[in-house]
Amino acid sequence: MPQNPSARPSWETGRHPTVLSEEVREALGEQRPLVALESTIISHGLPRPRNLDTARELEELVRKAGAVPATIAVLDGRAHVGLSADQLERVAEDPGMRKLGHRDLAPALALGASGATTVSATSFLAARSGLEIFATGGLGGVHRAWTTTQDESADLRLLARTGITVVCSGVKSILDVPATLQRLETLGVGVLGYGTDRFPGFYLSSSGEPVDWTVRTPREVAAVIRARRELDGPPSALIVANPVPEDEQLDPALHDRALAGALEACRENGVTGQAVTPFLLEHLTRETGGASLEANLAAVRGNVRLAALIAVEWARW
Ligand code: PSU
Ligand code: MN
Repeated sequence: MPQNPSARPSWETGRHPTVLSEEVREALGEQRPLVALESTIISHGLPRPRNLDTARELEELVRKAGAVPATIAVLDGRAHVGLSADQLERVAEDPGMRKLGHRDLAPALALGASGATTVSATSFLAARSGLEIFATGGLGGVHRAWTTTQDESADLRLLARTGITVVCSGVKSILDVPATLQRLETLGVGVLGYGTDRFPGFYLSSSGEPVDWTVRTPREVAAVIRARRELDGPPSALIVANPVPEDEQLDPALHDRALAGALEACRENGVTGQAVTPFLLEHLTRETGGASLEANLAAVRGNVRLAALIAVEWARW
């Protein structure tokens, strides 16, 4: 069993395994705008020390827009919604942080483990805690090697069953984007292009694939959320696909070149499972001389800003 006494499982301590920070609890009680933020991008998606700076910056962006940030992570067997400054630092710096998808939550809580939450685990915990808006970089999806590996991110199936609005720059371009869009359609996940009729390409402003619906203001997004509530259909996510500004995107030719190399390296090194996405992101950062990292950060910042504006608008309805 874990050494840390606070890491004892909930049936021994009698404490609930999900902890809302005081700030988050108050904001929920007063129906103030909240934005959920994931932690895998911090612990596994960005290099140190930029990751901690980014984690702090993202929370600050939410506050500046008038909403409350709720970064989500599992620490010593408890799922935290809203982190203190020390906890945020731990997520960014503790090399022992695991990567937790939705299916990993129960064992992590039961065994007193610590880990960062992916889109699937974050969406689940956010929705269960009553949060409605979530911002990230790019969703997981169908990997290009799907026909041999059957690697499809657990993000997709969880989003198909969870009522939450996710602001992102589409899905990571390391994926098979058309196949992922097809899966989202099959799974009944709503997709809105924000200010665009093209699905964004994560590092790139456009993946070249069309989207069926375009919205142009936070108010229009709030109206869609409202209509979904009125329809009262089975729970599913709404994706607000927000492109990285063109002047901050990765050069498309460099992107294609570096990606081909990254995919090849992944195959050659026999990287599989949860390690695939962090491997590809890191390889791209190296191969593009850091340019992919800048595009990634620009995308995430834009998404967090937009999510906060949507949350502020939604809190007025
Ligand atoms: N977006 C980013 N960087 C990331 C991720 C998203 O800009 O690192 C993470 C998210 O947590 C997402 C995960 O859920 O990558 C997908 O991993 P996988 O393909 O193993 O499901
Ligand atoms: Mn995977």
